[in-house]
Amino acid sequence: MINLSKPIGRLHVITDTTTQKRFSHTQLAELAISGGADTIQFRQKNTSTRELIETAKQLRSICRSEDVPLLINDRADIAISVSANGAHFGQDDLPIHFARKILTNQSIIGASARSEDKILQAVSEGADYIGFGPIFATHSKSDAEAPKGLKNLERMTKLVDCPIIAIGGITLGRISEVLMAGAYGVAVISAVCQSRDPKQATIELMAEIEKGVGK
Ligand code: TZP
Ligand code: MG
Repeated sequence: MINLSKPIGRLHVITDTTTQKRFSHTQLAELAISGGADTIQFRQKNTSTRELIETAKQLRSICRSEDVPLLINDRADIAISVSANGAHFGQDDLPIHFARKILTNQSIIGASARSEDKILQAVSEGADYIGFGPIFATHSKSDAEAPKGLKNLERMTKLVDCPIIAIGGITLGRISEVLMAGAYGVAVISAVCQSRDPKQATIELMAEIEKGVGK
């Protein structure tokens, strides 16, 4: 049984401006929120800290006005600077126990973990949710590992009480099987950012998630 003390979203839309150039981070956040996304994650590699701060500030104001949590990928300093709701860390980023030391107790801390050991470790260090994947093949992450598949996802969801957010190649047609495997929610890039109509894509993804979790 998953026990939540923080607002962990079911549909994390990761804003991305490398796999597409039509929309900015802020446009994507606005479209995704208007379509019902309940978490926005700002993810931008290889950019100056000043530039990241500027975009993060704008995203913070968009998310705050709609009461949607904003998470910052990789960067606790930026999350703190703009008073984001939390941050998401990969295996090469700030270890979760350090993140827990510097972010507030209310902050949402997400951890990417790709094995049982790493999941157990992240949870014991204080992660509020685990990002597990890639579940399916993805073109949105250049260094993505081989797909883990639904069987592994199911195994991981049985391992911990912590919500597991499935990521990697998640499309509308795959939501129901991912939720059936025990995922608490999903994180997507291309299903929203590369969609012709990101707002409509988000509406459809959220409707499918609500159907899957029996809302
Ligand atoms: N981490 C694991 S897979 C992935 C990340 C950031 C990319 C997800 O993108 P998409 O387009 O939803 O497969
Ligand atoms: Mg990272």
